[in-house]
Amino acid sequence: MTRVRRIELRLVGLPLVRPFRTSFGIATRKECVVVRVETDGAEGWGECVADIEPDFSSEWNQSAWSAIQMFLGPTLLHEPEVSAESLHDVFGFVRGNPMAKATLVNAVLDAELRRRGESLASYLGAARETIVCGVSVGITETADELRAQVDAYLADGYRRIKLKIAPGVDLDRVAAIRADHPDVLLSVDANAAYTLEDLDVFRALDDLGLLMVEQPLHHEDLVQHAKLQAQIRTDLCLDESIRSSADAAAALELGACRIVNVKQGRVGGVFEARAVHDVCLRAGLPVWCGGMLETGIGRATNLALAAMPGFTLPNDTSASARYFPEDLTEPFVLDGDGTMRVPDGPGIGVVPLPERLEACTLRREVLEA
Ligand code: OSB
Ligand code: MG
Repeated sequence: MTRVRRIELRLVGLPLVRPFRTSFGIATRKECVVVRVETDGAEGWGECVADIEPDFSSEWNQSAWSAIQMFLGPTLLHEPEVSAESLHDVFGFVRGNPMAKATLVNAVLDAELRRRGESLASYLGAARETIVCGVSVGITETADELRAQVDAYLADGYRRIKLKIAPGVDLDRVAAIRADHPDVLLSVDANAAYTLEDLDVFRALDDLGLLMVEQPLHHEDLVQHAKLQAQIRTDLCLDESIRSSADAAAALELGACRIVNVKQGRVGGVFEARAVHDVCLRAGLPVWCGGMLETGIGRATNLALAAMPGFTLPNDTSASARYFPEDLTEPFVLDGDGTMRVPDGPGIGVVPLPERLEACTLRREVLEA
């Protein structure tokens, strides 16, 4: 147990190496909330996975900032003693807002672990020291551009290619990549852009030997996904639809998917992410760690999570260079075999580089008890 004395909130902005287009929009820069908490004995860092607009989820940077500044932060500072694990209950009076909650939960846990000198990976029961990395490839202007990007990522060593798809930029694109690379682990992510009316698209994708189809249908749906899964061979994976371990349990019971993309920020932090992992592991479902174009802070958290035993599929934990000309932390690099080392220092094992953090800060506010 510890006392949180001070919370420093920042909005940071970083250019992306290239625009990232999905079925829900196009991102040209990364902007996110980063918090630093000061507890008795240690500091802790947390990165919020919300984005500039409420397009992937209903949360966005301003809503996360306000949730932390108006409700979660003051409550945390008011508690005489907290543990990171107790925050689920402490924050229970705020409905939803898992991304905002995750930011503080992860930061307080980071501080706790730094104080006792234990790495997050070790705390979570890591089963491995290196993580197999895939890469998520945005929708491109042309098919040739996509082929060139995929070639370059495979040359880098990425062990799984995930193609973003949307109605009209799907079958032909995916078939071309499959023709170029018959043996590559290949998946697609629709970010909720289709309906059951599009069954023909998924039937056709069935012939391309995909590892999975990620979140084809509505972002809050389970029932329609179960209907789709019953009619195709390819494994469905849910991302947006899984907001908690209860959602994961419901999805399993309904047969809405056979794989789960675990994003700790989407489900309220690493404790709930661990619970999602546990539900899936018990049911024999493989999971993998998704990404939200995180800076090095969020990436370090994700790598520790991906070290847990149930994370048996390649993860969206790509190198800093895939996202940013310059990261907030020392860059994360891909080793020659397409893996990345899990940080083994105390807590998440990294901190932002002070000059980089200052240079990227767009807005700053300090909350004190
Ligand atoms: O759906 O997995 C997604 C990025 C932002 C929002 C949603 C998604 C993604 C990605 C990129 O696919 C994953 C990464 O961080 O590399
Ligand atoms: Mg996804």
